[in-house]
Order: sequence, then C-alpha cells, then structure tokens
Amino acid sequence: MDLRQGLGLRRLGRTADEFQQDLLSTLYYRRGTTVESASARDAYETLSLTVRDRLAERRARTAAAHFATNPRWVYYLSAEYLLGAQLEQNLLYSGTGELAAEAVKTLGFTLEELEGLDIEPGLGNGGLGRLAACLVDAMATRDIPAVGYGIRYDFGIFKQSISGGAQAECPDDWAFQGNPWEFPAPDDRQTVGFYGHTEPVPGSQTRKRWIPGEVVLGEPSHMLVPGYGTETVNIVRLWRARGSEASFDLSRFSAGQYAEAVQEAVRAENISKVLYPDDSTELGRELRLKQQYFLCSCSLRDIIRRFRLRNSDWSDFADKTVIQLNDTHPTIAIAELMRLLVDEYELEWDQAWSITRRTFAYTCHTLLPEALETWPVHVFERLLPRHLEIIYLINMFFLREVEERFPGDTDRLRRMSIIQEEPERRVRMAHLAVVGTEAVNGVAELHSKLLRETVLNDFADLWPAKFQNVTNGISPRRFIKIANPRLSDLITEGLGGEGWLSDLDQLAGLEALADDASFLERWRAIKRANKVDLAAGDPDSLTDVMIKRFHEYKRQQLKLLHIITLYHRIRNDPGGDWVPRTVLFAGKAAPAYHAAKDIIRLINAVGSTIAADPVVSPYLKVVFAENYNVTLAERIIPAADLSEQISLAGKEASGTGNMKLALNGALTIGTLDGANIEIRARVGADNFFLFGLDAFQAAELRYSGQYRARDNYERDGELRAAIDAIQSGAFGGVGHEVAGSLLGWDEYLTLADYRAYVDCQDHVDRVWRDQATWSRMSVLNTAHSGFFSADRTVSDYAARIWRVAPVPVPRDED
Ligand code: 475
Repeated sequence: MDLRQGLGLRRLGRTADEFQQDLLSTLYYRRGTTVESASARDAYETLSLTVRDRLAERRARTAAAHFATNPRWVYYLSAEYLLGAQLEQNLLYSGTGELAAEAVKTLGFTLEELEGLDIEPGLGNGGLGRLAACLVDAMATRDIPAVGYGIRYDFGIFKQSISGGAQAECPDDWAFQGNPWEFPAPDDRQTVGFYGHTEPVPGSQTRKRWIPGEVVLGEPSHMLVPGYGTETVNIVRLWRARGSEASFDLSRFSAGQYAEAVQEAVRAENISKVLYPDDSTELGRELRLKQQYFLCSCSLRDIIRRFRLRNSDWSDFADKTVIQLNDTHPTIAIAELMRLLVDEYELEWDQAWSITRRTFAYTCHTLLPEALETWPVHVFERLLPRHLEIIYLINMFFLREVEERFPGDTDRLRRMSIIQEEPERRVRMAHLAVVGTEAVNGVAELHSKLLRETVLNDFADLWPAKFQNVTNGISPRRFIKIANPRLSDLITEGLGGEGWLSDLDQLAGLEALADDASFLERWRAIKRANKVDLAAGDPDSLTDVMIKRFHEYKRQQLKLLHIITLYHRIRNDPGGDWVPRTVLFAGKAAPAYHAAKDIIRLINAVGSTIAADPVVSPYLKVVFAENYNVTLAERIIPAADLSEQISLAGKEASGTGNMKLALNGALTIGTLDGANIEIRARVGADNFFLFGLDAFQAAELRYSGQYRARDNYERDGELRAAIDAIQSGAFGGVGHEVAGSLLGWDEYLTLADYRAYVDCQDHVDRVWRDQATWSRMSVLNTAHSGFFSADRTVSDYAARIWRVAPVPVPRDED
C-alpha cells in the first residue's frame, strides 16, 4: 500500500534537524537560491513547499486508499471558494508548526513574517464561498472521498479601500507572485464548446450533434485539502480557461496586427479572468453563464474520466457519484450530463435521465427573489443551443408529470415550468435544479421551511420527500484554533485535551466552568488581550461588530440609526454614565449596488463626525475596517463582545458569521432569522439578545399594504432625531439617499424594528455593566456552539443526502 516505500523514497523528516534539512534543500534545489541571498519571498515559498510536501505524501496515500476502495464519491460544484490563507492552516494540519518556527530562523526570518506574505485566494464573495471552503475541510476531516470543483479566477473579489469615506475597488491579482499551494495538472485539460448549432443524427430521435462555434481549453490545477486529526488529504480542483494553440493567429501577427492575432486567445482567457462581485443578486451577463458552463463542462468530463478509471458500466454511475450543486450557479451541469450521456455516450434518454436525477443534489442559499437566477432564452439559445433543446425536453416530460398529478391546473403548470413566459422568456435555473436532482436543501431550519412554504411550494407539493434541511456549519480549526489561540488554549486546559477540535460537542464541558470565578477572569482577560491585538479602539469598551457583505436586507442601516441615537443621547447628557462602545464594521458592497455603497459612506461620515466631537468620542467610536476577507475575519472575531445579526426576519438564509462569533464567545443581538434561531435555541434564550419582528409578522406587515415607514418616524422622537440629523446635513451632507429610502418604501422594514432594536441595545448595556454575568453568558455561548461545526454539517449531508461512508486512510508506518 505504501507508495513512497514502493518507490524507495525516504520518509520526510519529522525531527527539527530533518525538517531543517528539507527546508534547505527546497531552498537550494527548488527555489534555486541560497541562505545568504534568500529574500522573504524566497523563504515564504520555501517553507510553503516544505510543508506542502508533507501533505503531498498524505495525498498519495489517500489516492491509493480511494483507488483500492472504489467508493462512492462526493463532487462539490461551486463557482466560489473562499479558502483563506493556507500556510498557517497547513502547518496546523501537518503538525509542523513548531518545527517550522525553529527552521525558518536559519533563513533569517520569523514565522510571523512569512505568514504575513501568505495571500488568501479570494475566489468568492461571501457566505456561500466560505461555506464551500468549510465543507471541503470537514469532508476531509470526516474521511469522505471528495473533490471540490471550482474556477481559478485570475482576479478574485476586488480589494476594497475607503477613500474620502466611500468604497473604492481595485483588482485582486492574488497570484501575481505565484501560489506555492497549487499543483498544475495540464494533462487533465478539457475542451469546452460554446455557440454554434445542432444537427440531427440520422436514425435517432433524441441524439443530436452539436457543432460549437468557439472552443476553449480548461486547464486544471489543484490545492490540497487536508483533514484535521486524520490522514485524508482531498483536493479542490480549479479550472482556468486558455486559448488553444490554434487561437494564436501567426499570420496576423506577422502582418503586424498584434491585437487581432491574440484576440481569440484573449476571448477564451476572459472566461476565468474575474469573479463577479455580486453577492445575492444576478446580473444576467452572458460571460457569467459562460463561466458557469465552463466550470460544469470541465468538471463533468473530469468526473466521468475518474469514474471510468475504475468502472465500466453506466448503470453504476449514480451509485458511485453524487454531485452537490452549491446554489444554482452550476445547475447547467444537469443539462450537460444529459448531453454527454445521450449525445456522446449514446445512452437512451430515459436511462440518462434516471442517472442524472439520481446523481445530483441542490443546495439553495437564498430566498431573495432577485437572487434566483434566470437567463433570457435568447442568450441561452445563442451560447448553448444544444442545452436549451435538452432543457425543453426535460421541461416537457416534467410538465407531463405535473399534469398527471394535477389535471387541468394550468396555472400550476405556468408557475412550475422551467421556462418563464412573461414578461420575457427566461430559463429558471432553480426550477431546473429542483427537477433534475434527488434532494434539495435549505441551509437553516427556518430557511428550509420557507423554501417549502413559499418559493418552492409547488415543488414541495409534488415531491415532499425531496426537500430537506441541512443547517450550515463552520470550521472550528480555522475559526477558533487558528484565529483565537489564547482562547483555544484555555478551552483545551479546561476540557483536559484537544479532542474538541474534531468533536466540537465536547465544548459542552465548559458549562461546568461557567460559574468558576477564576476561569471567568481568565476568559475575560483573553478577550481583552485579543482586543489589544486588534487595536480598533479602547480594549475596555464594548466591542460591537457587524462584519458581513453590505446589503440592505442585512440592515447595516439599522445599526447606523442606533449609533446616531447614542450620539444624540451622549451629546444631550455629556455627564451621563455611558457604556463606552467601539462599533466595528467591515464588509464589501457590490460595485454597482449604489444603495449599499451609500450606507458605507454614511457610516464613515457619522464615524468622522463622532471622532471630531470631544464630548461623544470618549464613549463612542465607529471604525470601518477596510477590505474584509477571511484573514481579517480571523483577527476581528476573537476580539468581538457583541455580534450584530440584525437582518429582517425571513431574509438571511442562515448566516455563518453568527456561528463564528458565538463560538468565540461574542453575545449575539439578533432577529429570529436564519441560523440565529438555532443558535438561540442552543445557547439559551437568556444568553441571546433577541428583538424585532419574526418572519411571519414581517411578511404580514410587508404584504398587508398597511405599512407606512413614516408612521414610525412620526411616532418616535429618537428615530425622528436620527433621520432629521442625516437630512439636515449633520454628517457632512452625506446620507440623503439612505434617509429617503428609509422614509419611503423601507423595503426591509428597518424603521419598524428600530424601537425594539434600540431598547434591546439598552438591555445589552445593562448586562455589560455586570462583567461577571457577561462573561458567564459568553462562556455559555462557546459551550453550546458545538452543533455549528461544519463536521456535523458534513455528517448530516453524508447520512441523509449523499449516503456515503468514510474511507479511512492508513497511517504511514515506519
Ligand atoms: C446567504 N452568494 C447566507 C450562506 O449558505 C448563508 C454569490 C454569487 C451570486 C449570487 N449569490 C452569491 C450568496 O448567495 C450567498 O453568499 N448566500 C449566503 O450563503 C451560506 O449563510 O445566509 O446569504
């Protein structure tokens, strides 16, 4: 079984001396430099490769174990991965942190310096992309044979800076200096077609020949995904688009037409050029559909290639393969698998459909209507003519099924059709995703319930058993062990071991320490030390954090109204006994989302006004941390006292930042939305600050036609003062659009929840004054966050949706 021994390779060093030898030989032979001339970048690359080698060894053993077992595989298809920085994680997962810290000194650097050079691949927007990264981590930790497929964007999510109080965007050329974590695999490249036309195949009713008008290459590279406390190392395989050799026009180049000569190659490479920075909204740009099809076509061919390495019978495909669709972005894979099976492998339609349906599962991440992807039929027809024909056929058979169950119900047929007819013909990707899969899940209890009862209600009527809930989870390794080493050490001491890191329910053992005064004292001291490190404000102030994408439904504007209210109160009573607060915002707004960018501007304007006010600034500070990403989250979360989860109920599918903050002992102020509900149920209602309308009340108020935002403004003096201040130009004249939108339609009922929110914040202040009580509540939040481990999420998927078993990888014996 042991490949390395079979090849006569020596075992990689595990003593400090051996590790150092390996490091030096990497520096010399692979980096091509010497200790004397090594730059920080040389040292960083050298260390990364040395650590990576240890994982590569485990990867080889994993591949051998998987090959021998021929198991059922999970393929996770996602247009986004927010993997976070790799070096620290891989040091932890390979158990080489201490060896490395020692060894890099011989190169003249500290480990911290080198970790500072480790740039995270920002290949995602927000929650959905980070969830993909947490799930692949947990799949490896749970020994599940899995591959994550994605796109290797040249440019990730834009870099955000604040300039004159407003968001400015810069391109994120994340791999500009290379990426030591990646293995290119050019041999596994695929060819992908676009445009063109279809032709009938003589003698066949269903098969067609597609003659694409454009062909591009997909070249994969992979990053290693080690499990924690196990031997498994899985991979995430990312595709990058390239022009073929033929796409370079030598004759034009020779004629001096340089731009024209490379035009085709440029067009091809544009497919994986940049991540679309739109979170929870759909732009409907053709290039985005092109990206989606590119990902799906390359990945499916790779999946089939892997299947055929070990199997010969198509009837085994669905038993050996489950493909999880991360939202609708990869849904075109359903039509693509049908095309491959019917047109290329010549299966009968019915057999192909049965295989396809049993192979896929779909996770929905939203309820916002604007996030439900649809594509104009004419765009589809031009870009993917054969796929549109296949979708029409799928739809025809599907609508026949509906008609049989609900005869004569034409309104239902219209509602459920994969093709929307009015006001324009469009392909509804969510409908295709429900029709073409075996299981559909939401990402928190409430979300799954609302999916069944609202957006996907007709489908739940037809196929009730298809609909499930799998509540999201997070990686405890990254979000507490790595992010918060002080707290992790205290927990390990309190629980008598590190077992909790791969069995997070063990945190419940902390409950026994929640009344231990000296433990609470230490708990508090750690939070304070983390705040000192973050250096956002006075470490003794209440650190109140709202870190997430900017979106009106998340209601950063509600937090802002609270801040303005505090500002007014302190100004009106400068001698009052105020609880000092540092409010920290971080997050990006989609570049074209003007209302969200207006909120960012107003936050910064209010922050400046407060900072310039000698009366208020000792008690209140507003900080906007630029360029929120995974790395910054790891710094902020350990320092948070209060976690803001204040979306309008019924809008946030789950949230995962809420879980990370609770795990690190922040108390939540939140609505009954997404996973907040499950957090509150577990940490206890007494240890959670709840306010506001619930999802039912919110929907009723919104759709009653009776809601008038202005009534709240007229009724509530503090609210009126806050909005009047904005409108009178008190914050540098900024914020008219924000105020106008609140007083007008107020889509997300911000003013309806204002009073409940402010009163609840007053309660937060009262509890904060009693630090012993606060710390006890904090410990209980951590103690009861075990359920929110992504390991549990993956076990749920494995048992109820994937029906896969772990395949343990043998240890390296010698
Ligand atoms: C939800 N992103 C969170 C999280 O399940 C949830 C990206 C590109 C295009 C369109 N949408 C996206 C999302 O929709 C997204 O990140 N959704 C989030 O998924 C994981 O916890 O509530 O908003």
